Amino acid sequence: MDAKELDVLYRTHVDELEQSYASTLDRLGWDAVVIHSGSLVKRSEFDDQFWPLRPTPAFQHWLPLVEADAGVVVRPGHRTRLFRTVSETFWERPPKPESQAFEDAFEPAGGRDWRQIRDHLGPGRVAFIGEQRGNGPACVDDRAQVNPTDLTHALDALRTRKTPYELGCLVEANRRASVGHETLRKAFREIEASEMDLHLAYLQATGQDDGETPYKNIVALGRNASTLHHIAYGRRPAQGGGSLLVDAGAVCRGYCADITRTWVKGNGAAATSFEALVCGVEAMQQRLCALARANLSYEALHDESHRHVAQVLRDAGLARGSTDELVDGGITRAFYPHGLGHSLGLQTHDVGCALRKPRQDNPFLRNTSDIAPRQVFTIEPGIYFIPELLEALRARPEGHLVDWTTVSALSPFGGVRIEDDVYVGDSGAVRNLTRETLPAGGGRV
Ligand SMILES: [Mn+2]
Repeated sequence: MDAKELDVLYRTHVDELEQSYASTLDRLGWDAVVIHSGSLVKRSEFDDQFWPLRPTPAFQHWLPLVEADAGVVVRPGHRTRLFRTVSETFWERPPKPESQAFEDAFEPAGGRDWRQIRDHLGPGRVAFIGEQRGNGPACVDDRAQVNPTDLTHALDALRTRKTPYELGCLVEANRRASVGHETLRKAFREIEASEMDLHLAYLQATGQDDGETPYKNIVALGRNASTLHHIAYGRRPAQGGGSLLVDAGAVCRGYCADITRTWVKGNGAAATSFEALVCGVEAMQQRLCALARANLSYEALHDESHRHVAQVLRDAGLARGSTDELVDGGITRAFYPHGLGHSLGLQTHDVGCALRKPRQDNPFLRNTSDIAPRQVFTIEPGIYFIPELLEALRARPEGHLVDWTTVSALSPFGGVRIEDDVYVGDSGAVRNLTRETLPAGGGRV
């Protein structure tokens, strides 16, 4: 889908959002809401530098503008207004948005500071959704309730149902990230590169600056893959064989792709065994994608993934025992401690599908919703050799179910994770957005 087609879909997106907001505000008894874009955050209290702005997701839902202390005023029955603070600084300018299509989608609400937003609020109950720092929010109307829980949760939930425009952005973000992943697969095959080299090659291939990526690239060679979020890039090139885990995304108009691939190269029995493990996880990930469908609870799919992990551990010679023994005894949780995935959209870990707490034995699960049409979420099982977790398991009676010789042989490869982004269609069936441009999840390079 090209930029023009996305611009056309954007107008329908704004119309749909106005309707959804109107019914949400009416249901919860609000007359108007101000959505704040966010304020700049200092890197440290001891100097004068700021982090790049990460706009609030509720603001980005309306438009892809990365400008501090801007606001959208939504008042059902009136045209939605866009308020942009006139910056007094001459040191920096905000980045130019990828598309200007938003410019005629709103009524401008000109002004220099937030006090002027009051003129557009009208009578009744007013809510403010945003951050409380900088010189914006403090000046909004005294009546305004800041981040009321009912409305915040309702708007979070609204973002989990993607419009055709949002789906188009997520497809494009996946296409962009695929280019980076394919570049790193080839680089890992052909040259002896360090984690830093690979990280920079990914930014180059995807045309992103480090601060623009949806999350810090995770680039891990060998043992480093056992650190789930390895971002302290090594400067020394990997030599000979080994493994590469890359968890990296791309953005289109604020919408995030989140993709993980694991590759192996080199000769020897250990590399061959690790390759078999990667292929086992790849097959399992595809089975889990096929099981996802509307009306199934995501947590049930997560529980199912533990039963699949038990089978992969047995096939790889890492553990023995029944599926129940391996799952109930905590063996699968020592090798696979994180959740199966999370909702995805304007936030890499979109909070709208995590409004319920997971069960106590799934502490890191970030999606506890029932799978529903128009959701986008990740499916990302993994198996890792994390020293702390495996040492703790070895000290427990259940430790005898693990083949510790195989664990030591495979530990230098760190671990494997394979992650795709999927969309639930109106029919309830799942469409894998990642595999459309990046068909292989991992294996030998
Ligand atoms: Mn993820």
